[in-house]
Amino acid sequence: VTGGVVAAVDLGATSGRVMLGYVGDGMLRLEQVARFPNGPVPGPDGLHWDFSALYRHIVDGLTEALRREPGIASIGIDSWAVDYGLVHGGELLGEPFHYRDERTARGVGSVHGEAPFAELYRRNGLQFLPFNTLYQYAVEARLADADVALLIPDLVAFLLTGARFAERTNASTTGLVDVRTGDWDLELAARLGIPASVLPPLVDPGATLGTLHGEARERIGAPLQVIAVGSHDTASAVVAVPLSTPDAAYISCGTWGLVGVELDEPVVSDAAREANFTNEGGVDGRVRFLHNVTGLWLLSEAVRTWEAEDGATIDLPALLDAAAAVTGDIPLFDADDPRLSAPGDMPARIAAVLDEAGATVPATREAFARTIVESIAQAFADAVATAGRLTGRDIDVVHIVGGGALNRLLCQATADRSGLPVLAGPVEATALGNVLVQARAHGWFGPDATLEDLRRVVAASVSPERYEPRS
Ligand code: LFR
Repeated sequence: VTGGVVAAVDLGATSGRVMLGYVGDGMLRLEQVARFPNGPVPGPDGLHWDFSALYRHIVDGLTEALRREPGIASIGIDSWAVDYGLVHGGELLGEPFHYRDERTARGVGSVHGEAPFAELYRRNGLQFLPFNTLYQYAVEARLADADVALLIPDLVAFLLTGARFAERTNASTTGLVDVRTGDWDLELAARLGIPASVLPPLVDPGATLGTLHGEARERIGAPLQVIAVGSHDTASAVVAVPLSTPDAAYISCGTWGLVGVELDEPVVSDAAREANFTNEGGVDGRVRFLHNVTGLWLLSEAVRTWEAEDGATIDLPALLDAAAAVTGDIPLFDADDPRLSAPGDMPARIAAVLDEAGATVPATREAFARTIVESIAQAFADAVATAGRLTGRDIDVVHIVGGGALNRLLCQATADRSGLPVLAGPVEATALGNVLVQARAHGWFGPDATLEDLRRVVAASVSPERYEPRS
C-alpha cells in the first residue's frame, strides 16, 4: 500500500478543525470536515478554554469524517502548546486554564526563586514565556489532587482511547523535559514540588496511542487507532515547511509567529538565552530553534475591539487592502511588548505603547492596521536575523506557513524588512504535518522515510507564492 486516508484534529487558539488527509502517489490533499470557534472564556477564577465544547466538536467532526470516508486508517491530534487538563478518577477536574490568564505571573516568581532562569535555560532550553507549563503548575491549586496532568492533545487522546501519554514535542514546551535527553527532568520537578506521578510516560510522534473506546467508539462508530503526531501544532507545521535550501528560515504564522530554523542539536548559549530563543522538540528528534513573536493576535484582537464598537463584523481583506494603500510615515511598536499579550482593548493598548515611545498614534483604522502588520513584519525580520547570527547560518530564504501566508501585506513587508525572498504557503501546514506523520507511520512513504522525504511530498503538492524584497 502506498496511500490512504487519515483524519487530523487541529486545534488553534481561535478555531479548531477536523480534516481528512488523502495521501497517494507521493502527493497529499486535505479536505475540511468541520471547523469550530475557539477562544478564551473569562470565569470567576480567570481565563479558561471551553474544552467540553471543543471535545464535543471533535467527536462530531470525527463522526462526520468517518461517515464521509469509511476507510480512515487513523486519527492524529495537535493543538497549541503548554496548556493541560488535570484528570482524577478518569474525570477532568474543571475546564483547563488559558495560557493568557494572568495568574502565571505569580508562578514565575516562585519558580525562579527555586531555579533561576539561567539554570532553567541550561536544563530545558526554553525561551522565557510566562505561561510555560512549569509556571502554571506552580500556581495550580489542584495539582496534588490529580492522578495525571495531560496536555491538550494528550487529553483529547485520553478521552478518546483511555491511554495516558505525553507526546514528546508538546511535552518539550512544559519546561520539565531535559533538553539534552528528551526525558522528564524529575529532579527539577521534585524541586518545584511537582509530583512525578502527574507526568505520564513520554512517546514519540508515530507511536500508536490507543484505539477508540467507550462512548467515543460508539458515537464515532469504528475502533479507529489514534496515532501520536507532532502534537504541538508548531511541530506539525514545521514538518510541512517545504524548506527549499539548507539555510532557510521558517515562520509558522497564526495567532503567534514562530520564527526560526531547524537544528540537529540544541543551542543553549548565553547569547541564545539573552535573545530569548527556544529549543523545542521537533519530530524525529530535530530541534525547533525559534522565537515566539506576538503574531496576528495583535490584529485579530484589534479587529475584535473595532467590531464590538461597531456592533458589526469587519471585512478583514478589505481592511488590509486599505492598509496597504496607506502612504507616509508608518510608526512602529515592539510587537513583543508583554503588555499586548492579554485579551482586551488592543488599539488603546498599542496607542499607549506608541505614545510612550513618542510615536504618533495612527488616526484611522487602516493606518492602525498597517502599523500593526509592519510592526509584526519588523519583529519577524529581526528574529530571522537573530536566528542566523545565533546559529552561524547565512539565511537565504524565509518560508511563511499557516494562516499568515494569506496575508499579502505581511508577506511582502517581511520580505522588504528582512531583505530576503519570502515563500508563502502552505496555509494548512499544521494539518499537513499531522497527516504526514500518520501516513509515514502507516508505511505509505516506504519503510525509512525521513523528514526531508515528507517535505518533498509537501513541495510536490503545493506551490508557495514568492515575494521578492523591494528596497
Ligand atoms: C502556536 C503555539 C506556540 C506556543 C503558543 C502557546 O499555536 O502553539 O508554539 O508557544 O501557541 O501554546
